[in-house]
Amino acid sequence: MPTTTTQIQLLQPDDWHLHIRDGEVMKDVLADTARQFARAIIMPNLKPPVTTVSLASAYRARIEANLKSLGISDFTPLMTLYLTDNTSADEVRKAKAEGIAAFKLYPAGATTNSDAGVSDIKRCHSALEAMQAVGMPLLVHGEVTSSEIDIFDREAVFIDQVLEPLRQNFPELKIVFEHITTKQAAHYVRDAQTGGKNILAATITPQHLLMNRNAIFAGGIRPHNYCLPVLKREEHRLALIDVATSGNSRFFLGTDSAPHAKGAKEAACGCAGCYSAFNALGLYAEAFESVGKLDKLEGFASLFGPDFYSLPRNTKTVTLVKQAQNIPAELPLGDATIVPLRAGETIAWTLA
Ligand code: OTD
Ligand code: ZN
Ligand code: ZN
Repeated sequence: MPTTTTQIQLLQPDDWHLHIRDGEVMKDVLADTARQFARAIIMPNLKPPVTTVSLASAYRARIEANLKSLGISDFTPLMTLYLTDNTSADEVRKAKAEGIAAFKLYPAGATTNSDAGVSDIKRCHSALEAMQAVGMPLLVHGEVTSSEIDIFDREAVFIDQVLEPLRQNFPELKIVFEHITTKQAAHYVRDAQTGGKNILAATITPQHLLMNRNAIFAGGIRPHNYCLPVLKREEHRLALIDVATSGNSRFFLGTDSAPHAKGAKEAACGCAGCYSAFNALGLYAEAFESVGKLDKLEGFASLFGPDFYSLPRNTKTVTLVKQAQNIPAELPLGDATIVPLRAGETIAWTLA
């Protein structure tokens, strides 16, 4: 009889792309992430955005205060700065000295709270030069924002118009193509020549591994499956599954868990973002199991991220068990509620 895996042990994973917001709601979402992950790259798209080292230090202090009030002592936030047209080379060098993990490039208007983003990457030349010089990674939201480009094509067009020229101009710059959603992005990152250097990578979310764009319209509009970049066709999902489960160290875990209160999602103009933090690891395990590649989960979730960021791998282990978990219909979020990904359904894998 064929044996089925019922339990897997991994070095503790990290989340290399996470939104935890600020204020009252932060501790609710932080607790979900800290249950599973040792570290997370904290996205800087607050209102106003985290554009300077001093704003990031203040944000880090608020995160640490929340961790303390939750009684969590084994979780490390990795801070990022929001790149703007005005980011100076000095701020980059200061960020490096202060232990900021990365800068984030949001093309202006690309996603939630990105209005202060970069209007034209040419304006960032001196900041990018400094990043390249000090080894500061640039994390990119890889979509063009021009309204004449179809929303389903914005990632592929970004590769040609922005990413490839950027890599030509800054061949030593460390770049993470965040939350990739297309076969063009998957193949671009897989096939790019980097002279053997570990300087190009991509993160992949659980929703883009598990769903295609039909999930936004299944029997009616499904606002909780709407995120940016938007879900794509099945052929793209399959390309993402293929690279994520291939053991290629350029691809690693980044949930892009992006909490919005239920009322802000279920609205005439609903916010973009999926809340996957509640059982993110279970979701990834399901995606890897679907193609018989659970043995490749540890590299993706726990090894390739720290290697890219030149950080030590975690030493503790976690165990996932194959035991159906009911996902609640709603979870508390400050004085409101949030609808997690897969609300009201079950997920096969759970953290022991
Ligand atoms: N995408 N929502 C958000 C961010 C991400 O592009 C992203 O990183 C958010 O709400 O902050 C989303 O759909
Ligand atoms: Zn993004
Ligand atoms: Zn994000």
